[in-house]
Amino acid sequence: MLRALVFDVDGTIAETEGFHREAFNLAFAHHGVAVRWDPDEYRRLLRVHGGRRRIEASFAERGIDAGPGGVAAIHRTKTECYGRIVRGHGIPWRRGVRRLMESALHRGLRVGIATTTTAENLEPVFAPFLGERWRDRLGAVVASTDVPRLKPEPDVYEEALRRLRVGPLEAVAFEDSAAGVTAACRAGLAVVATPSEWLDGDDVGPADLVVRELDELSIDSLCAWHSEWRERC
Ligand code: XBP
Ligand code: MG
Repeated sequence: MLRALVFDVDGTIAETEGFHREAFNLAFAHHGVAVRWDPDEYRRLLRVHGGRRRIEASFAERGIDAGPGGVAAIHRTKTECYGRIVRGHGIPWRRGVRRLMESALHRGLRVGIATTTTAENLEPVFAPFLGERWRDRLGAVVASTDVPRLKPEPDVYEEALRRLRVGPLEAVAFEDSAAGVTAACRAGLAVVATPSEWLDGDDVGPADLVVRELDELSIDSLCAWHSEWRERC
């Protein structure tokens, strides 16, 4: 029986990566680093999950040594910039996400978050849509700092299941990236992929279902699909 929905954040709940890219570039400029990620380079770097690791990968490619603590300082600045950008813009959620989340909660299912973004980035994305007490409405909010390994490792999903107190066969994951789909599959959940603007070419083949937008699903059709998926396990 389906008891929980577990959502990825960036790219799945909202198209946030354009704002992340802007924040990274503002942080590089603030720290006097001669790096500016254009859309094509950022799209390629999105294969690296976790902003700090993404900076490290790019600096290694470019032969840049940020010095001890340099990358961490740049990433802290980036996170501050991202928060200001998102609060200024109010990022719209993707079609159908809020309706599916609210109808799941109304039906007594649990809803969790499993993301490799920094926890501070969640408030300005969630509060405008789920209210100031958005954390109280969710059964689990697992971010990059809560687990030792990021996607495509299954850690964030395993931790979300633990906090939700449900087994993997009782939950559906929603993801936009190949690494996220892999992470959720490795954790044993049923996986629905909704390819996003920045990762549209990503191989989400291992997902159990691929839809363009979540408004193609209702909580009833999702429960029915999950039952069929469960029987095939
Ligand atoms: C997406 C990520 C994050 C963001 C940037 O997370 O990989 O790294 O791109 O945020 P998900 P940070 O799709 O799992 O939500 O700079 O805070 O990492
Ligand atoms: Mg994502």
